[in-house]
Amino acid sequence: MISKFIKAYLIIVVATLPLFVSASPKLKIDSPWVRAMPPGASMTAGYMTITNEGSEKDELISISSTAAGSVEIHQSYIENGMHQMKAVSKLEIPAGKKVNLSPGGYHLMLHNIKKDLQPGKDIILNAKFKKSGNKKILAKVRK
Ligand SMILES: [Cu+2]
Repeated sequence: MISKFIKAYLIIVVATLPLFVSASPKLKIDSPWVRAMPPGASMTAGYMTITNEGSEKDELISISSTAAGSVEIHQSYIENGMHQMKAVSKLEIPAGKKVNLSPGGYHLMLHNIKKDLQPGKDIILNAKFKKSGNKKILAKVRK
């Protein structure tokens, strides 16, 4: 027979369990790649799909790479029939949603490329998320 004390304890444990399984983002990164560039090129673009399987939103707040001097988060748009792009300070990854960084949309802009980006090679992207912290991403170089 369970004593009253243990019974009360168990009720408290069960009742507080949801507090420990608190809301949080859970990110999954698929198909990261950067566009291959001819030798001498100074910049290129990077793409990936970020899925948030968690119950809280997250934000991509910065990104860097050992293969580039700097990396910006860019948004493509069309203005007066011209393709334009601008840097954004962060990219929101809503809970339960998928955010595509793809040609013509959001993308990463790698400036001052430090080495030739030939197809088949990998480069490392260090992404920093507001809630999920740092994530190291291995991106394939593709045509
Ligand atoms: Cu761009």
